[in-house]
Amino acid sequence: MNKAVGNEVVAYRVQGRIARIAIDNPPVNALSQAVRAGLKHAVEAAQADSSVAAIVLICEGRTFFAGADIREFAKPPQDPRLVDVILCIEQCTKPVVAAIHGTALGGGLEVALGCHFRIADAGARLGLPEVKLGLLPGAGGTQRLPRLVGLKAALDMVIEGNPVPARKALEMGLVDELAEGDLGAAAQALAERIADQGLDLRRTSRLPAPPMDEQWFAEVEQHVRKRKRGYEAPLRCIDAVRAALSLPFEEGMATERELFAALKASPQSRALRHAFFAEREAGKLPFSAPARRIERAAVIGAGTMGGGIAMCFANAGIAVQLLEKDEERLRQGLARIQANYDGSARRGRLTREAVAERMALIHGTTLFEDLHEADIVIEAVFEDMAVKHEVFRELDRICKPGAILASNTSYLDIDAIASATQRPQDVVGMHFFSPANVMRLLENVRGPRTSESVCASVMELGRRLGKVAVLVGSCDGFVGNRMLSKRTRESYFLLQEGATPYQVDRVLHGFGFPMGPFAMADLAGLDVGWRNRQGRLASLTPRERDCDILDRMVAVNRLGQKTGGGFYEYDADRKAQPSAQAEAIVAEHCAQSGIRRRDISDQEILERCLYPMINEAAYILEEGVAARASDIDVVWLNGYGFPAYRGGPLCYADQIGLDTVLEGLRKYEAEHGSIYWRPADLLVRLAESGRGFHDMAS
Ligand code: 3H9
Repeated sequence: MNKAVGNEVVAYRVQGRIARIAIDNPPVNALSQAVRAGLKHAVEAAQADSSVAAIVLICEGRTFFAGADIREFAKPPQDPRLVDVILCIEQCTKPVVAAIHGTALGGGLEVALGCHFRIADAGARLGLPEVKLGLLPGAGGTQRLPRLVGLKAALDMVIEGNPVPARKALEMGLVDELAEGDLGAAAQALAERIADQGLDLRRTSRLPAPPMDEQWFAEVEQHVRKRKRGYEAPLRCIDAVRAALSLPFEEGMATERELFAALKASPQSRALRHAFFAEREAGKLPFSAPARRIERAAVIGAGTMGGGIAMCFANAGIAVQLLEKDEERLRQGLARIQANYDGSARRGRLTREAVAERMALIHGTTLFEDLHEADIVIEAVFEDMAVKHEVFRELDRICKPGAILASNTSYLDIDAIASATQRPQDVVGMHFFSPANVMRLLENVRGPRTSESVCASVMELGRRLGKVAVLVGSCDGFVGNRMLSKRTRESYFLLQEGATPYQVDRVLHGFGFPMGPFAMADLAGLDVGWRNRQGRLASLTPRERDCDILDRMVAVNRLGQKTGGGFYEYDADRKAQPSAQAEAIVAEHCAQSGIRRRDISDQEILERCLYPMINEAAYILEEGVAARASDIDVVWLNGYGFPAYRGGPLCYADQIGLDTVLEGLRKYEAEHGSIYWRPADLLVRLAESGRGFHDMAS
């Protein structure tokens, strides 16, 4: 080891004629300033050493470089720039071999593209995921990749951001060889061979760019505008790749740099970077407790929700029992699961063998006694406390000591459910979102008596199931539905005051939600919201009670998509049209309620739907129901379709300024009363001290 070359994260050693540059910057070898400086210095040393004939660039630990160090983006840039490090590698007159394992991502792949040869471990994956952070590859990726793998493959990797497995990378020409056995040894052997044979150095930047194909670009752009509505980065990715084809390399690099700098400073990229770290923070608990072993699971209720939860277990390779009241319901539930998997097989997402393996992990039963060996039981039965009590009393009787007893309730009090058992410490909420096998969010709900080890277990289980799990406290509706209820209230009040369902939906869709509240209600079924409302009539305010538009819709069997009409009319393909009947129902209600209807601006609709949610989130934080502002963002991003490029409701609030939000709350408080609009003390404090939700820890 040459101590004079390298630094604390870059080791430099010459073995025979080969210089080995090894980076060790845990956890993911991000290209921090120290890595960049050490790497450049090491390449320069190898260039200057006449005994060195070739260079191997390799990373220690679990992965090749996972990209630029995203945490540095918030700080002023520090030399050497990554582009210059890569140029130094590419211009080296001795062959440089990148030895890739784990994930070569973003700037990491760009480093590999600057090397003259690439060898990869068979399990490696290579990609340019910058677009997912609202960026584009900013160290030559958009200029070198098309020259190496062609326009279509490159554009796809840059716009979608999905990594390709090593074998595909080999087929595409992105890597030259797959390593057999030990990667370091294979890379060393390749470097020796290249040195022996005096192979030409292949500088990617010197390869000819593929020919321009304007028609292809136009098609892709049109497609991207539709599929990634509202996102800026994919369009700028197209611009950068277009520059690779239409400009000389150096000018293309300058275009890429400019586009990258603009995106890095954009609110969208800041929001998406926030979302990236927020998701990782959510998994960190404020205590350390051992997670219990979970090898056998059980789900109670084989309806849509229970079936979806059972599929989550089977997808993760965990055996699961599915319990139903009687054989017929069980048969229907299992058939629904089978049909769901068959659909995935038809679309090519699963092989027939995988379907059979997963179905073999799901065992139906109608006997509670069969659950006595389960490590965890999740009930997904009717949302009614009496029914829940009945189920949990049975579970308490049957389940082995230490089994976790979970409820999939979406709003009921976890402690009240736990009180049906002699083991409240083992009872927890696990709120899956529908369809449970698709939606990423898992809201784990800790009751006041739930033990830390049960919390740690359900968080760990969430990871195994491929979910983004967030631990929250117990209250009516927990984090997500509690905030949603405020938006729902205001959206109905807006109808009373003169807005149409279509205007409200258009505004929220325009903000970036996949659908507005009324289209959403039609999809879920208006009877679902109505039942919930009936259960709460006693706790509603007089205005909420009088605002009975939903009751009127249900009374005439307008239940949404399933009956062909709700707030919209639906044709056989479920295409929605405004509904004259729904408008008449709203108008009739308004005439009777005596509320004067007026024109309502889109801005008012947006504020009245979003500000009460933000305010409710502040109450949630004050009460400690959520531990971090970023956890609330994670819930809304992954469970409620909040546009990712806005970073979640609290990131959005911080971006527009809490003083703006507070001003809006006070204005609507004066118009509609404190009962709905009193600003939370926390929000007032933060706004008045010029801080945001995400400054709270500081
Ligand atoms: C880029 O490269 C721009 C260039 O084109 C141009 C520059 C000029 N930086 O996800 P995990 C942390 S943009 C800093 O839990 P896994 C992460 O926060 C970048 N930190 O592990 C976490 O920290 P903590 C393009 C990073 O095994 C820890 O590492 N690259 C970075 O499930 C473990 O992460 C990407 O977008 C980073 N780049 O997954 C790749 N990456 O322990 C982003 C991770 O304190 N990263 N951390 O919570 C990933 O996709 C995943 O982290 C990876 C590992 C697949 C690598």
